[in-house]
Amino acid sequence: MLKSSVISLVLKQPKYYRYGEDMSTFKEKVTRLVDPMKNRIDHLITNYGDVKVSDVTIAQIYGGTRGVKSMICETSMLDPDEGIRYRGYSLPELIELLPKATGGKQPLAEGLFYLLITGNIPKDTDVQDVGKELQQRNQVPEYVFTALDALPKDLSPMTQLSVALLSMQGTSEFSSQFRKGMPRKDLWAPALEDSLSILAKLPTIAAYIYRRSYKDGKRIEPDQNLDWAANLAHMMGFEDKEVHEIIRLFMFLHADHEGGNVTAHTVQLVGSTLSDPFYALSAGMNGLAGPLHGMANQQVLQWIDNMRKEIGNGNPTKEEIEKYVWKTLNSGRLIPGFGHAVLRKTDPRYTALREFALEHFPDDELFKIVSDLYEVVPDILRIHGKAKNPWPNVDAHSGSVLYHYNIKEFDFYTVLFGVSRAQGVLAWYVWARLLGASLERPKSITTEYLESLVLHWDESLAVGIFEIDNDHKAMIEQLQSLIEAYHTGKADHKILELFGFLENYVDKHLSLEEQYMEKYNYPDYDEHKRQHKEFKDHCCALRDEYKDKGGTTRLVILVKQMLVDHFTTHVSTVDKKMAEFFKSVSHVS
Ligand code: HAX
Repeated sequence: MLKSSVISLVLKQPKYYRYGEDMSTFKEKVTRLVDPMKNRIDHLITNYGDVKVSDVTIAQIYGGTRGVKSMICETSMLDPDEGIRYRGYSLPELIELLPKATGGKQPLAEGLFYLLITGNIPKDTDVQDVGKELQQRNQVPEYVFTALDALPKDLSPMTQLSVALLSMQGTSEFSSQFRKGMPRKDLWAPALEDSLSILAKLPTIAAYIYRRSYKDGKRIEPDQNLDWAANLAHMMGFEDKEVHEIIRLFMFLHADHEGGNVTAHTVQLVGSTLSDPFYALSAGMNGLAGPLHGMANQQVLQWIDNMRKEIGNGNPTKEEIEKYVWKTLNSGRLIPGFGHAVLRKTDPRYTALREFALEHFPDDELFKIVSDLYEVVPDILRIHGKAKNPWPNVDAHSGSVLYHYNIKEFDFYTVLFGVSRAQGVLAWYVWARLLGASLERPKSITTEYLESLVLHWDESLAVGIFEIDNDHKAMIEQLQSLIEAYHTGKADHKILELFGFLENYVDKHLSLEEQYMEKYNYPDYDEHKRQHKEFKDHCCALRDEYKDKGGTTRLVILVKQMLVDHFTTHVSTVDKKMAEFFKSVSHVS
């Protein structure tokens, strides 16, 4: 008995215990990360679940929830000044730390994916493990090519990419396991399987889209000796080692940009319904196709192209560039490649591409224009005064680097961006399933709701008022209860109550004040009385209008406005003055 249990214990030991080193596969490594992470999150929710992280203002609600901290993404985080950090490492740090291809200087995607998933810097063996996982899955089903061939060649390459991804949805291990009843907590494993499968196939698919849209349409088979990124360049038809390097760099720089950008958020949102990675990534790619997002890199080159044509000079001077930038802004258009929703400095991805260009093609004509724009645009945007960030983002540079290496088909640039971004968003898709991420369901509201919400009293105003007169406090309470009643659809009865209260208040308040006026001979009594009368008349007029026409929302807003006017002009100044006067004379007497 004892013997057999010892044997089974020994057999159950993970390999790395027996050999004194970590011999586990990629998936086993991921498995070991799950419990510690879940424990950290459970601890946070159990002990600090009520801690407030972010408030949201009305401006933020209308402004795309900018800056509202309301989602989790562990794979990367964006610092407004420093730029993106993948798993806590800055891009320059990772360019140093991540394994490279023999003779290359740029990080290998296989190592980056390992880092994004595990949070650890990979060893060469880890890179090989991921490489093997990808190679095993890189066969693209024939029907994907057939589906692509059924599409017009001039259809946007992003649409083709999205279609190709969806066409493979039927192969999803995630969906298959879900249908077979796999418990939710285990679904991360088929999610990882699908993610590896998609990543493995993406270079072949993207390269085919490139070749059928712009070249002879012939497929180039993957070279099993090349890494993931270099293979993409190879299958597009580029054998130059420098092109392999720039594609490696491009794939490294665009891999992730925390969770709130449109692509990442879309993948997370769709994934939260337990749609599989094929559905989720295809949806994310549709968002990436937008001009304010991934399409910006191609727009930069289009814009530069138009500038060169309009100026009639392939090498415009800085003065000519300045004029064109102003012309663009004055015609109400954006300067593509500049500005960012979060970043407030030059994007480190831009800097990395610039360094590559300085090393490999410092005299390139287009690079010179891109450099001149870097010198000219930030100052102009500052003077223009709208953009919160005048500095260039990655898109200001990426197109020009591809262009230098004869990848001149602007519409394809976003596909390259998408292939790269798949690494980050799929890594997070897997983690979201690992952590049992909830279905996303924020609450939406209407403008009318917000209008009625702001009827809640301004507390600082109320504090001043309470000091003067308890009647004011009662008035505020009435108003609050009116607003609450309005939200529950019972305002009709309350609004009449409020009008009645306000009229009584004015009469009672005035008669009280009158006694003091007479006693202390208050100098501005007439003006004070006039304001009270005006307030009461306004109140009666609103009440009559309400009785005639109804219309609760508008009325609630008008009543609120009337009270704000009264308190700011009358209570906060006239009543305060009066209170001070009474205090001083009563002290004297
Ligand atoms: N040129 C002119 N005006 C600009 C501008 C630019 N490059 N960047 C911002 N502005 C304007 C905005 O249009 C906005 O004007 P309105 O108030 O009239 O709407 C104002 O400045 C404030 O905008 P912001 O808060 O600074 O920027 P947003 O967060 O609203 O938008 C964008 C960020 C990146 C979309 C914006 O800077 C932009 O459109 N830039 C040009 C397009 C671009 O480079 N996009 C790629 C961004 C990186 C990315 O996501 N890649 O995928």
